Amino acid sequence: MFEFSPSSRVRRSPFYEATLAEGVKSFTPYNHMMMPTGYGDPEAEYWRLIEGVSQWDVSVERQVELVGPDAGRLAQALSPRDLSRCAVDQGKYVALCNHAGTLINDPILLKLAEDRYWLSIADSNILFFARAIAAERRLDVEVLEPDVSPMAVQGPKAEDVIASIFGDWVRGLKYFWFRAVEIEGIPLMLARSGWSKQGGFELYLMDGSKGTALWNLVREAGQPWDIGPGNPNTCERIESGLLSWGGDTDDRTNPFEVRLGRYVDLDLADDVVGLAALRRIRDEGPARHQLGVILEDRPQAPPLVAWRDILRDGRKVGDMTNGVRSRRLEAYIGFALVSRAVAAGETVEVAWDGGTLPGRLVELPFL
Ligand code: THG
Repeated sequence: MFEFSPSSRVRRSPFYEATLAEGVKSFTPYNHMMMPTGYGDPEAEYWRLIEGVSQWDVSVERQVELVGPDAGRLAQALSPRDLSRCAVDQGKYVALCNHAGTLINDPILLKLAEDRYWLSIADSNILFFARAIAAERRLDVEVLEPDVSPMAVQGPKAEDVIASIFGDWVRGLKYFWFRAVEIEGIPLMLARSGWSKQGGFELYLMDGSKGTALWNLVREAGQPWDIGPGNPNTCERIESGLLSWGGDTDDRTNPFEVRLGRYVDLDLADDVVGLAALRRIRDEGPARHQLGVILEDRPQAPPLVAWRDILRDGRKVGDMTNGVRSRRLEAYIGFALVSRAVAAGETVEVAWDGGTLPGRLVELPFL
C-alpha cells in the first residue's frame, strides 16, 4: 500500500488527534479535508449505529457563512426552496442548483439570525459560487468559512447521551432546529440532525482548539450507553435512502431525478438561481429517476466504488450509483439512477465482472 502525503492544502480536523486515539484506520478526502471512514470493526460500527450510539468526526461538513444586511437575499437566491417561513434557530435541507438546474450541493441551511446563515455543505466548493452570485448582484453580504466543525452523535441512544450532557430540554428539539450552548467553556451549536435515519444530534464546535476536549467530553458521557467511534455509514445510508451528492449524482443530475423535488418551490421569484431551468425541467419531465436495485443472487461483494451500467434487453437504461451488502436485508442493494421509461417492479441487468447480474428495481428507501 501507499501512504498519504500530508499537506497544508488538506486540512486537519479539530478531532484528528482524538480519532487517532480511537484507532481510526482509514480516511476519505472531502472538502479538502480528511474524513475518518473506519475504525477497524465494520460489523460492530454498523450495529452500534443501529442499536446504540455512535460518535462521528464530520468536521468535513464545512460551513459557508453568509453574514450582512443582504444575507437573507443571498440565501434565498441560492436556494430553490422557500425560506420565507424559516425561523431563526431553524435548519432546512436545500437543493442548491446552478443556472442550468443541475444539483451542485445539498446542504443543510441554518438560519442563525435575520442577517446570518450557514450552509452546511457536501463535497463541492460553494464558497466560490456564493461569492460570485453575491458580487454579480452587488449584494451587501460577506461570504466566509468560519471556524466551525460538526461532530455527530447518532443512534437510538444518542438522545439519552446528549440529554445527560445538556439537559432534558434537548428531547424537545425539533428536526434540524438548533440552539447555541456552551459546555465547560466550549462554544457550540447543538442541532437535531445527522446523516443517518437512526436519530441523533450534531454538535457544531465553534472553537477548533477545543476538538479533543469536546470529543472526550462526549465519549465520557456516553460510557453508560457504550458509545464508540463511527462515521457516516455506507450500509445504513443506502438502506435508509440518503443521497450522497457527488456519489449518486453526476454533472447533469437535477433535484427531481434524485427525490429532492419536494424541496423545490417553483413559485419563487425568478431571480432564484436555476429556477427558470427547474420550471422547464418540471414541464418537460426529468429524464431519469432514482430507485433502489436489489441483486438477489449476490453476493458478499464489496461496496461499489464506481458506477455500473444498468441494462434492459441489452440496452443501457441508467446506472447503479452505489452498492453494499445490507446487513439487515441480507442482500446486495444500491441506488439506480435510471430512465423514467423503467419502473419499480421491473427486472434489469447490472454490468458485473464482464457479464451481467439480474437486479430487481424497488422504491426507495429500502428500510
Ligand atoms: N449534517 C451537516 N452537514 C452536512 C450533512 C449532514 N453536509 C453534507 C451532507 N450531510 C448534506 N446532505 C444531507 C443529505 C440528507 C440529509 C441531510 C444532509 C437528511 N435528509 C433527511 C432525508 O432525506 O430523509 C431529512 C430531510 C428532511 O426531512 O428535510 O437528513 O448530515 N451538518
